[in-house]
Amino acid sequence: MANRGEIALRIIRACRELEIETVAVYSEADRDAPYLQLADERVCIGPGPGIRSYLDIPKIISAAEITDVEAIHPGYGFLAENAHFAEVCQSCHIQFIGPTVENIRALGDKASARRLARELGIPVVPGSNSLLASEEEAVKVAQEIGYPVIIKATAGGGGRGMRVAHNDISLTSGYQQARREAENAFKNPDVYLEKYVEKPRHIEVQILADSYGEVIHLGERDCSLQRRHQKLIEECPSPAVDAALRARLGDAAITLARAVEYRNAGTVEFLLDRQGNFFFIEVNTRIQVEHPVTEMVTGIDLVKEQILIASGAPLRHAQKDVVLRGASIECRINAEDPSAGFKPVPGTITRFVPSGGPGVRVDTHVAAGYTIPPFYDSLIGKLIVHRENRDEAIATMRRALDEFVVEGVQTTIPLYREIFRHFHFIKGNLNTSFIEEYFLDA
Ligand code: MV4
Repeated sequence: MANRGEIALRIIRACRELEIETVAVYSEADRDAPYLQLADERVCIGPGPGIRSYLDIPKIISAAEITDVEAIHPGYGFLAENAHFAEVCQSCHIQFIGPTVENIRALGDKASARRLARELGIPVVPGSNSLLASEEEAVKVAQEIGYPVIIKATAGGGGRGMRVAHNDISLTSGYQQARREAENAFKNPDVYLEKYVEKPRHIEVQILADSYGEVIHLGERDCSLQRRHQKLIEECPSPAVDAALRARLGDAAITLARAVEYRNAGTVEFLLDRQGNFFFIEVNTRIQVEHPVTEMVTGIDLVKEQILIASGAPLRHAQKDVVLRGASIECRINAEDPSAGFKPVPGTITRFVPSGGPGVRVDTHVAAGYTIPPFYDSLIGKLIVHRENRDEAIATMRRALDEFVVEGVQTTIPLYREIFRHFHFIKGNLNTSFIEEYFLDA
């Protein structure tokens, strides 16, 4: 596992069930993390900062060579979507558990993924056909399609290099700001432009593809509830998607995957507008944080499937065998201080009593006494429920949120207790502005 925390533990669990031995790499800051003891071997790869450990390709490859591993699972974040890393693994004869180098290159560049989708007849938001060559071109395209528009970095991620503009003046400044931000964050200033869809839902389709051209979709996740480009709550299925729309979204995702001869697990992201139109926006070439809700509803272990696909196995499920059963919702438990604008808070967890009982799954690497290192994201666990329908899932989540005890650091749990009592949440009226609208301080 070229990763840490809950996803490293998630991968260890999948490997144990497959009777595959594991090697965990860890930074000095994670030295005492309890999940490391569940791996068969451990290798320290350097100091706490990611750049000197989990992002340091030579250190990770050295650890892999020393322990003679056959494959590397990159998890999410860190090197998961780094084509160069996948290429280095290949040249060292280590199987990268993920898409091909070509897949990552073709889809990691968002402007080219958008162009490909459009060429395939998949709906995309109106906008530029490729990268913007100048400020003047940005203004010209915006005037053609009408304001508001959004400028996006082609190498983008996490909301960086994105600017919304409502007129020519804010567009010209936004264009330059987005370029500068993209250059700093991704060393690539290229941007493109789309019509800005107001208050969309964020819907993503899970796909699995093997090395023999078979591709299936596992339904959608609704990830509309987010704050500052951090998803907070995800669910499967989406309350806004019926069987007919699901089939169209699934077809679009599969068409795109086939076109690039995609391999392994992936996510095709769409915006759904208030009229029910969907638009392709981008592809994530990795396992995602929110994968458990799809696992609960389909009964398919996505991490095991990733490993089997990487080992050369054909898909074990045909599309007709994929059945969505019930409803699953996930809350990301982050260690954040609500009184400080939800800033991540490092610290020691003094008490930790995760919820349990019927319909509850908790994916966490944390226990009482655990000290959250200051170097990484603030995710300390994921609370997932699965019930026969959405109303039952909400009831179980409320009960599970009331049970969950975390002391020593502040968390997002109190915010979730409120959201799960909110009229519009209960009705399934979600959009990407929900949190800002109804939870002003959040
Ligand atoms: C959009 C959009 C509206 N229109 N694209 C956010 C994450 C990234 N993957 C894509 N995102 C969006 N793309 C079009 N054409 C709205 C978002 C979006 C967003 C944009 C700016 C500021 C906050 C946002 C929160 C959620 C979604």
